[in-house]
Amino acid sequence: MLEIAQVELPDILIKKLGNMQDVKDTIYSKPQQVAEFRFDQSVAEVFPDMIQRSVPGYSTIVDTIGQICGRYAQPNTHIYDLGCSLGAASLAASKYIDKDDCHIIAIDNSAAMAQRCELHVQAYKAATPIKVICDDIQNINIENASCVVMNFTLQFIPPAQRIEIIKKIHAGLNSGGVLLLSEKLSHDTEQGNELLIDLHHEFKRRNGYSELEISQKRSALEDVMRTETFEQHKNRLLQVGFSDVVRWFTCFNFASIVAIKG
Ligand code: GEK
Repeated sequence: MLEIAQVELPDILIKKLGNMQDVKDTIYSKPQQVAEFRFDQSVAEVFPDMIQRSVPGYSTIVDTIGQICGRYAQPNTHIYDLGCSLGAASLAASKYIDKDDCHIIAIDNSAAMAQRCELHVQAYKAATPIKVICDDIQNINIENASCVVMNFTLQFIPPAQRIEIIKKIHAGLNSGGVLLLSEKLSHDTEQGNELLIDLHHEFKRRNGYSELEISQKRSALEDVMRTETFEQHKNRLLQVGFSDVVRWFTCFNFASIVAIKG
């Protein structure tokens, strides 16, 4: 395993970030030569607004992930939040976990995200400690885990590499542990898929995104975010050895799953 360093914030950044309020996402509001989507500084700055207006049920999903972590966390274990962004799921987990000696490890390979996440964590002063690490989840060892959260992260990993990550998570989970996986899905018929995409776009329109914003964001994500069907996710989870795959949330083409290691 690579030597990984916990994120540290220079004073000047703490001051700068501390003065900033949540900023509205206007990244794709002007016509532009659309580049591949990246989780850079400009995205990190507007992320809470972006994800809230783009993912149906995001607040419910995050809070329920916290509750499920509260149920499944075992004393003296690790809870991993892979692709943590600003740490929403880690903070929810820390709110609900009441077992002794649990440690939450939040990982993101975007430096902009990890630094802001560290700031959120410091401001929140969680009861269950949260350590923020800036690294690729493919470099991270998963060990002595009772819960692993992947809240809309696996979709950004190239499909051929997903099985190795899921295997690593399964191997690092203790018996009775869970993987909490949320993903944007594709549907296995063209008609059904188009319906779900349309309903999602309508959700975004109703949240104030213009046609231009919706179509430019869609182009930016085209090669970066590869969706799979629920059956593909379920089959992979069962193939690596999870004993039960429970889909607890669905809205349009978004779903959240608990995979239980028996
Ligand atoms: C939330 N979970 O708010 N290694 C580490 N991080 C990665 C990798 C990787 N290989 N690939 C992508 N990321 C969060 C929301 S967002 C989902 C997750 C979205 C990170 C990436 O930098 C970004 O912060 C996050 O995964 C995906 O509960 O924006 O749709």
